[in-house]
Amino acid sequence: MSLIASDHFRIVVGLGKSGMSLVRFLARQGVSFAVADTRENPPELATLRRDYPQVEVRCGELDVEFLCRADELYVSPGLALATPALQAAAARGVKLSGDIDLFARNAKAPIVAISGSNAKSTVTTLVGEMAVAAGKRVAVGGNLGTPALDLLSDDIELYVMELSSFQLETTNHLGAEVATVLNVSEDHMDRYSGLPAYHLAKHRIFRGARQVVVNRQDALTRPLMGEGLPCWTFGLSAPDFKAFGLREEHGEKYLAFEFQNLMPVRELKIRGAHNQANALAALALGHAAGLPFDAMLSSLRTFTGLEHRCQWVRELDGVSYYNDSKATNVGAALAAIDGLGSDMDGKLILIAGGDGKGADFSGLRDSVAKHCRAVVLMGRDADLIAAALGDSVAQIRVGSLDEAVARSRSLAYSGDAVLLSPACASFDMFKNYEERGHLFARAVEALA
Ligand code: UMA
Ligand code: ADP
Repeated sequence: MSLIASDHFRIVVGLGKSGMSLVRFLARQGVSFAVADTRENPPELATLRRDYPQVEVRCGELDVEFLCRADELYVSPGLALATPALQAAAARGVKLSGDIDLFARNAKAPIVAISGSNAKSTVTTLVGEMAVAAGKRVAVGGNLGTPALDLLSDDIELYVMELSSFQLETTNHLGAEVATVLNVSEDHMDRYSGLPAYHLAKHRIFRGARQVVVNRQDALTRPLMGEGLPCWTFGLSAPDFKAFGLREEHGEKYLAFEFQNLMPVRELKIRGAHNQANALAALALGHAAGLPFDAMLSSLRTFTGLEHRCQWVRELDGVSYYNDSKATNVGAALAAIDGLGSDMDGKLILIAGGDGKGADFSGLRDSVAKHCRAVVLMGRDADLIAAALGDSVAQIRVGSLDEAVARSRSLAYSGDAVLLSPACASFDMFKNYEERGHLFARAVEALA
C-alpha cells in the first residue's frame, strides 16, 4: 500500500543521487511531480531524461513561482533549507520535506538509525555485517552508499541506516527501533549557524524512536527529548547495567556487556581506542535490535575496517603509513591522532589541511603536541591550522600530497607513523576524499 497522497503536486529539488531515488519512488507511486536543480547540468540529468522523459525539469537558479506550484518540495540533502528560494516557497505555505520521512513511512521492517559527527559509516557497516552474520535479510545505506528510498523492499527484515544532519533536517518522524548519535563535534560549520543548530539537527534522529543508544563519554549524544525511553550506553569505561564498555582482567582488556566479558580487545582487527568505541556502539545497537551476541562477535573478529579510515598502507624503514583521508573534520582527526598515538611507542608525522569548512582548529593543539613529531600542512586552510597550532609542534608547508609524503618520510624515525588525517574536506585540491586517499597510498607505495 502506498502511503503517499495522489492528489498533491510535488517537486524534487536537487537531482543528485537522492533526487534520482525520489524520482524513481514517486514514479512507482504514480503521483505527479516535477524536478528542479540549481545546477545547469545536475549529475542525474541524463538518466532522468532517458528514463522519465515526460517529467518536467528546470535547471539553473530556482524560480520561486515554479516551486510554489507544488504542495510539497522534496529537498536534497546537499541543498540547505535556508536557501532563499526554498524559504520564500515555505513562507507561501509550501511544505519542505525530504526522502527520509518518505522512507520511514514506507519501511515495513525495523530501522536501526545511526548519526554522529564521525564513525557513522564504520558503525553502520559493522551493524550491517552483524545482521548478515545473524542470518537477517538486511538493507544498509542512507548517507552511505545506496539512498534510503532505493533500499525499500518487502523482503527486508532490518534496515541499518546512516543518516547525516543534512538528511535529518527534513526528517519529522523516523520511528526507528533504535537510534543513536554516536558523537557530536563541529562539522559543516559553513552550513550551520553554530554547534547548537548542528546538534539540534542530529537529534531529530530520536523522533519516534523506541530505544536509544547513548555514548557515555559525550553528553551531547543524550537525547534532548524522549526521557524514559529504554536506553543502552557505550563507552570506554567499565560497563554497568544496560551498558557496553571495556573491562580489564588479569592484564587482558575485554569488550564487555554489563558484568560479562564478551571478547578480548586484541581480537579486533580495527586499530585504536576510537575503534574500540565503535565496536561497542555496534554491539549496543545490534543488541537493541535483537541480534545474538555470537553472530555480532564473529563479525567483530573479521571486520578489517573501511578504506580511508585509519587504514594501514605500508611499513618502510620501520615507519607505518596510515590513510585516514575520511577525517574531514577536527573530531575525526583527533580520534585518529589520539587513537593511534596512544597505541604506539614512536611519534606521528601528521599530514593535514584542505578545506576546513569554517572549523576552529584549536582543538587539535594538545593532541598534536602530545603525539606528533611534526605536522606537514597543505591546502587552502593550511595557514589557519598553522596559526591554531602555534609553536606547539614543528610545522612544514608543502604544495602537493607527493611532497607531503616525501617530506614526512624524511622526518620520521623507525617506530614512528605517518598519518594522513587532514581535519578538512578535500575539495580544494582533489575530487573527493577517496581520490585524496588513493593518491596518498600511491605516493606511499612509490617510495623507494
Ligand atoms: N547541489 C546544488 N544544487 C542543487 C542540489 C545540490 O548545487 O539543486 C549541490 C550541493 O551543494 C552539494 C552537491 O550538489 O554539494 C550534492 O548534493 P545532492 O543533494 O545532489 O547530493 P546527492 O548526490 O543526492 O547525495 C546525497 C548526499 N550528499 C550530501 O548530503 C552532500 C550523499 O552523502 C548521500 O550518499 C546521498 O545523498 C544518498 O543518500 C555524501 C556526503 O558527502 C556521501 N554526505 C555528507 C557527509 O557525509 O559529510 C553529509
Ligand atoms: P562518518 O561516516 O561519520 O564520516 P567514518 O566511519 O567514515 O564516519 O569515519 C570518518 C572518520 O572518523 C575517520 O577518519 C575515522 O578515523 C574517524 N573516526 C572513526 N571512529 C571515530 C570515533 N569513534 N570518534 C571520532 N572519530 C572517529
